[in-house]
Amino acid sequence: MSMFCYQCQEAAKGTGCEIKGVCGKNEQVAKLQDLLIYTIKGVSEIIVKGKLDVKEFSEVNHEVFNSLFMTITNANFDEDAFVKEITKMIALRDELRGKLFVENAKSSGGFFRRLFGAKNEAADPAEVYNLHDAATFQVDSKAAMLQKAASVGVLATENEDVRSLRELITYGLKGMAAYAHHALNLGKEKSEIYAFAYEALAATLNDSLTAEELVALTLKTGEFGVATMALLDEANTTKYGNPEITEVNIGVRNNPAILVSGHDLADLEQLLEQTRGTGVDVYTHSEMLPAHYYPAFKKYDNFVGNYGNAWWKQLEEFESFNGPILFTTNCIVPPKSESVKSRIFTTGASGYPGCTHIEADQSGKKDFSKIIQLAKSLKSPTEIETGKIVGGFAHEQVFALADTVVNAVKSGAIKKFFVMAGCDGRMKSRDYYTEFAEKLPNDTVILTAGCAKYKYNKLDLGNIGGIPRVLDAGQCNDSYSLALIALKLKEVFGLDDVNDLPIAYNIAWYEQKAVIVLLALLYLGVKNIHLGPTLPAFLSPNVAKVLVETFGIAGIGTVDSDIELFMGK
Ligand code: SF4
Ligand code: SF3
Repeated sequence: MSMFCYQCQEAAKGTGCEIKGVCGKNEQVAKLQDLLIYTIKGVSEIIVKGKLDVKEFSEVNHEVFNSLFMTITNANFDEDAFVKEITKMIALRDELRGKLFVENAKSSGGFFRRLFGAKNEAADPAEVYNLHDAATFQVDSKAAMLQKAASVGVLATENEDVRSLRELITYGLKGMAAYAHHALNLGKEKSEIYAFAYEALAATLNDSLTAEELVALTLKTGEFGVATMALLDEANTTKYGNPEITEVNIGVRNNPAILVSGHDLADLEQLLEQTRGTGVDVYTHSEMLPAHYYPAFKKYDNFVGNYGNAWWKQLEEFESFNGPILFTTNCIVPPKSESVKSRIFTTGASGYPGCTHIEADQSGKKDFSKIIQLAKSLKSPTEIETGKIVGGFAHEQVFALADTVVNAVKSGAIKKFFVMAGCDGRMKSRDYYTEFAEKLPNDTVILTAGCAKYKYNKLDLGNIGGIPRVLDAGQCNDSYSLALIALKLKEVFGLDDVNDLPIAYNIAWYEQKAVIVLLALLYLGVKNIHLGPTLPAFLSPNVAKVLVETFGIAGIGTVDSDIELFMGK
């Protein structure tokens, strides 16, 4: 076994990728990711054991979250980017260790004297605090990093239940970090979120914690997941307004164009500003589609529509798009042709070897002129479909329709809502979700968010008294909107328990953002969530048992049997 990774739904053989990632991640990148995570666990331990105030360490906070984000499935395939990030994190970690010594000497000089006597001044904080190897190890080259990585990966934790819980927490934190990173790009952050992430990461190094304590920490991860999604929601809506019902064009115009993928709205805004009046159009791909729902982006005449589908269709869709593509985050599929590769640009936590990466300057500004220049020299997109799709049903828009929705439920016109948020993916088994949407009775409404929607957002499922049968709230983080809508309905119907609502949860997952969405829903008390197309490989039988017994989590069966089960409930 040259690597081991089981963090996403495509883990090889349903157990883990051992030679090369199904996602395209190679052994080196996998190992460097392991070492980066290990390093930031060490950073976390120093902060936690030293009781350092996270408010004083902005750079560390931002860089730790960037590191977590870089290791999300399909975000970054660039070995050099990981070597650079590990080097940076080790330097920041060692600075913190120095700080820890000074802080402690200041506050508990007496303790130092008693403990080390004359050696007081030279005392090594690693010994004083009994720091883990993650907080002290050194490497001086890429080769040394790869060698070190071999002993610090996922399988270094021998007990499979402890490993399962540690990874569940870590993957939740990765998703949380991604959302926090987008909020930060819009100027919003919360020190409590960083402090929790350090507490949780440090806990994954602590061999004395019991399984029960780790389960409690998992739920607490969900609590902070809710806080982070709320923060991002606030950041997005304060800056760009509340999403509103919007028809999005899926055809093309005859102008040169740039395709934007990923989740970062701040990057999109900068691109729209810079392409304004240049004759270059901008289209969204995959998770960037919901940007069209925000009022602030409607003023750009060159913001034309959405091109294509979910991330996994990109190989063919990027070919026919003809113009440059900007990745602001995951999900990247390794390009097969040089022609597509030469048109891919990355920014933020994303990266791909051989593709141009655009960095922000000190003030956060990104210069996209290279992409715009390239677009002007290339053909306009080839049309692959025509028509419109409708979305924009985030919390405020749905609250505005509350009377209509509540009346439809009271009159029996709507029997049940199905939350079908999450991710799409390339596995054939995911056709289940298209068939499920098609076969749902006509008196049901699908509430969706994330790229999972592409499995049914172009079907003609009709509407119920003017309410479309597929209500798209937005990106995966906008699952927060779906939770707010559920809580609002609970209030309107005067119920004590959110599980008494006529809402079923049939969620599709792929990567770690879906993990934080799931943990957030569990924290909010949602029970009986069905998760597919397969349960995570990182859940050991015992941990899966706890989730089944405590929260009623289940997998999926056949479309017909599941619809019967859900409708019968
Ligand atoms: Fe395999 Fe998924 Fe890990 Fe990629 S991210 S190596 S596909 S488990
Ligand atoms: Fe999709 Fe990658 Fe998860 Fe944001 S873009 S939901 S898979």
